[in-house]
Amino acid sequence: MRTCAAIVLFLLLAACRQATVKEEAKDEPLRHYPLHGEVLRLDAQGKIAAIKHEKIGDWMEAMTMEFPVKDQSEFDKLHPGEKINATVFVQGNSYWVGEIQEDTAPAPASK
Ligand SMILES: [Cu+2]
Repeated sequence: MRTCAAIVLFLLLAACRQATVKEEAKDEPLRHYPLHGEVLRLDAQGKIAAIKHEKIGDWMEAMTMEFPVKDQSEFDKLHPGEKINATVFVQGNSYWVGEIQEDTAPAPASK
């Protein structure tokens, strides 16, 4: 009986803490960074794009990773193999991509 009560208390505390973390994330300032990269794969169901991106400001080094795309019309602009210029929005622990434009400029290496 005592064990049971302890478990319930623990779960309540855990739930409470999670709510607090979410609350804090909401108050975090929204930051945005220019993103330049190449679309590798798309997950239409989850609206997630795997993008091989160049260094993103002071936020992230160059790498390949998955970005959520919040807006359906933004997601529809993406095609695997295309280079894009876009904006990464960062708020607390969450991030997403928007303001997507196809990068039609020729690669600098060709000149
Ligand atoms: Cu990254």
